[in-house]
Amino acid sequence: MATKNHNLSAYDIQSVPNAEGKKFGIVVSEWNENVTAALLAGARETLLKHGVREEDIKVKTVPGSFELIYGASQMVKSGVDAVIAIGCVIRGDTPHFDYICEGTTYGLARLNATQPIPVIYGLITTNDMQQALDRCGGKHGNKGDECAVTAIKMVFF
Ligand code: DLZ
Repeated sequence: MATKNHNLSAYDIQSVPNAEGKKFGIVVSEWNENVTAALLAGARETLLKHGVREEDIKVKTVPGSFELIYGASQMVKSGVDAVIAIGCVIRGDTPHFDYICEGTTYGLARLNATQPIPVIYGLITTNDMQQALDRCGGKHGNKGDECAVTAIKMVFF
């Protein structure tokens, strides 16, 4: 969680191995595209910063966060070393938010536990758009950066 004292983009650069030669798949939801595009940009830039080659980053889009589960499960089979799933769900007036968040979180967690490569949870779930903007390059940093660092660390786990 991003708290007052935690910036999603802050990390110890020395703790992240050089990831040259490793391959990463990123699955991105089209819902709240202004947010997910910024998360994707953060993840991509951070992977490149740690030696990943441009051609070793594979990006595929899915319509909504709920489709991240299927998208990530397909990406797992594509020969990459880790998958990052990126989405943004913003609370509305109905319980739909809860079902999408729970379903997507459960689906990604199940993939992470059962597949031979790590599946990284890049789903932002917020009460409003401002909270999402705060977490995709705003005052709480960029969760895309955090996901990229996590993916690299898990590849070398
Ligand atoms: C339907 C829906 C709604 C209401 N809100 C969001 C959202 O805030 N973020 C998101 O990524 N997707 C949303 N969706 C779409 C669902 O994730 C999914 O694409 C549809 O229910 C079709 O399976």
